[in-house]
Amino acid sequence: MQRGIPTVLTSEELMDKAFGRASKISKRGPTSVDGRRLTALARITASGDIVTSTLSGYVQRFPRVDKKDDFFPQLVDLVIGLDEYKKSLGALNWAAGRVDRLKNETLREIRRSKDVAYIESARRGFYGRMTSYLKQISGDLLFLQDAKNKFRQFPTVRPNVPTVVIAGFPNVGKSSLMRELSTATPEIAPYPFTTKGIVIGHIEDGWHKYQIIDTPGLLDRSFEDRNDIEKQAVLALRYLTNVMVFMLDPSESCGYSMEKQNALLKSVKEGFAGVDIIVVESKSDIIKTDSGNLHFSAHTGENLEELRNIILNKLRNMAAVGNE
Ligand SMILES: Nc1nc2c(ncn2[C@@H]2O[C@H](COP(=O)(O)OP(=O)(O)OP(=O)(O)O)[C@@H](O)[C@H]2O)c(=O)[nH]1
Ligand SMILES: [Mg+2]
Repeated sequence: MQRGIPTVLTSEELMDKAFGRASKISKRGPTSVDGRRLTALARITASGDIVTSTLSGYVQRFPRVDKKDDFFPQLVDLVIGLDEYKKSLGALNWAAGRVDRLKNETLREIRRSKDVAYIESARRGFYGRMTSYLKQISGDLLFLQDAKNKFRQFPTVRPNVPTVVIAGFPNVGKSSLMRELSTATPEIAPYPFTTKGIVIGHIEDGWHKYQIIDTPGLLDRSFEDRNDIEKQAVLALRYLTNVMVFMLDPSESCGYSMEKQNALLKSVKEGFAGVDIIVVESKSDIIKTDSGNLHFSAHTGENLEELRNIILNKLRNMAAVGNE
């Protein structure tokens, strides 16, 4: 989604580009007045078209964000600011429309004129007013160039592919399970709220490919321990998550007591209300409990196939319900 966003020129750079290109144009006509008129027409057309096509190109190539209650818009809102983002794109659209109209009006005036002084003043007037439109959107252009850089930190997840997210304290065995279930080596993609990135793998049932995601640093701490931005970052994930595997490590070799782990589970349940959460217990080669939760071991492979099938069944149902 962040591919193909162009570098956004500043208003000065855009003016230099437009006027620079225009100033190279020179036309001849049957008379000197005709030559002047043709040159003015061509320069106005060229500079106006460069500005409008550049601005409309930005508007088209920046990601569209319409509805707010989804993963991508939530991230845009958090990292970039949704209202400001929409406002800036709207301002570019506005300026492109204004410049295009001004261009057509000026061309019409000049075509009718035989007065060299009038032609020159109309052209200068066009340059001046176009410059003023561009100055009015200079803040929006800077904002969008900054947004372009921020889009680079967005993970390349596919929001419409059914997704299972793995949660649990550090060291409970999340990465080990990811490795066992993923069909290829999981990829680490940037995520604006954790230096560790999010880990994206795929899990397949022979027909379909689903996403399996580990979020180091995001779902391994209680909700209450987070600042507002982190809370929102976690909630953005909520939109991506169809199924969650919450992992408890009853051996406590991860360094967290079961009491702490259960408290985290409770907090995550609250944050992910409505999400189907599969609670599992890892490291069954060390210890098994009689809690009734599915236990498995990434080391011996105990119950790994069972867990894979439970996950796949749920994801398949999601795909059927969500018709995505
Ligand atoms: N005995 C045993 N150890 C395991 C098992 N799975 C993982 N471990 C060990 O537990 C430790 C943590 O495993 P990871 O898979 O890295 O845990 P994690 O939850 O991804 O940890 P973070 O990335 O730090 O959040 C490692 O030393 C693993 O070897 C298992 O099934 N049995
Ligand atoms: Mg890990």
